[in-house]
Amino acid sequence: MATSAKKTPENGIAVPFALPGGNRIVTLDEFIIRSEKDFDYATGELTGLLRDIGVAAKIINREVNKAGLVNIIGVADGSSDNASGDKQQKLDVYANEKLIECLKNSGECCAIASEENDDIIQVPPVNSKKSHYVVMFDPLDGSSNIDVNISVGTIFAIYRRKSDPTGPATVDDFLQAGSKQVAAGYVLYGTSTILVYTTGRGVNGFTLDPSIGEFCLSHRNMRMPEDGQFYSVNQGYYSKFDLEMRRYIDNCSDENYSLRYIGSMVSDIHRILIQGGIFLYPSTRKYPKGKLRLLYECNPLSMIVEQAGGKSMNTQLKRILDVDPKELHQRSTIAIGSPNMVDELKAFIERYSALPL
Ligand code: P6P
Repeated sequence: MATSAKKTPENGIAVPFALPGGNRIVTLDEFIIRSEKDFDYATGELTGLLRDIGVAAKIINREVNKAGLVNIIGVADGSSDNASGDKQQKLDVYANEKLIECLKNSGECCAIASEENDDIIQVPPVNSKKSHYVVMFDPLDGSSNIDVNISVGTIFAIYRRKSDPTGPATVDDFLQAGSKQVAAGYVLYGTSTILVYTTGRGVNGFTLDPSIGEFCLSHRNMRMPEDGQFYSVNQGYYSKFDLEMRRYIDNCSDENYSLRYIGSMVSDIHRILIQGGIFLYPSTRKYPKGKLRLLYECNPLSMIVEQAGGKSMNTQLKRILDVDPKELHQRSTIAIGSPNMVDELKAFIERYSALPL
């Protein structure tokens, strides 16, 4: 892919284009469109997809921000379960519907996969446009925190389809290794609402300014600290972790690292992206293959973290982005964050693991 992008001396990450000087507001839309000009093959579809997700995020944000005021908290009517077997929260269902609606309106993708839907969703062509992309997402990760007003997030991944563009999308369009992602990102609905994404040329964050209804560039070229003082794991499962994980967690305590665990992966990963640290979800008795979903949680967040200079592997020491998916909703263990901390965990696993790696 030829590009006119220049690499900055300090980090070697391609900086897509020179930004205007001073503190001029750069909106997400402007940034996406300007970035597109640096991709020779860009057809505007990817630009359209990212803008669709930005619109859906603003709509979801509006409802998340008033969740306590209107009757959309609590378990969805009929207390249906989603593909993960979790009770669907009403805001989960709402967020899922809005993302699907926004993506169907533009027709920039040919199919969708969601944590909330067992099967893929075909997107009919708009104006007989043949789309080359598929989108998958967790519409509202950490939604069990909604009722207690803790941050939740949307996670998304975009791939180029592999199937014949003249026919319907297939599940194989989604069963691609994370390294094939064209773009990945998340929206964190927290003390402020921030959209963070990458198209494989660095990571940038955009904070929603409610006064103008725009996501504005606030975190330019985000870089993961090489080390950190935080580890993020559900300590309640400690006694159920394998020996190597318990030894590493003991080491974190010996090193006087602070334990920070919000129970909302997007929140924990965002903190680590800014402050450094490591997030762990190893295998447990309840989730022997790990709890988190490979395709729409681990892969997109791993692309973001790697693009920012971090590392992400499963507890069998395989790079998450190299895992070949077999099922749409398959789970994975994960250890993700500052490169030196992930390397340190790797050493513990190699030293104490009883299982052949
Ligand atoms: P546990 C939320 O349900 C989630 O998928 C992630 O956002 C979060 O990191 C994890 O599960 C929390 O799981 O088992 O610690 O409650």
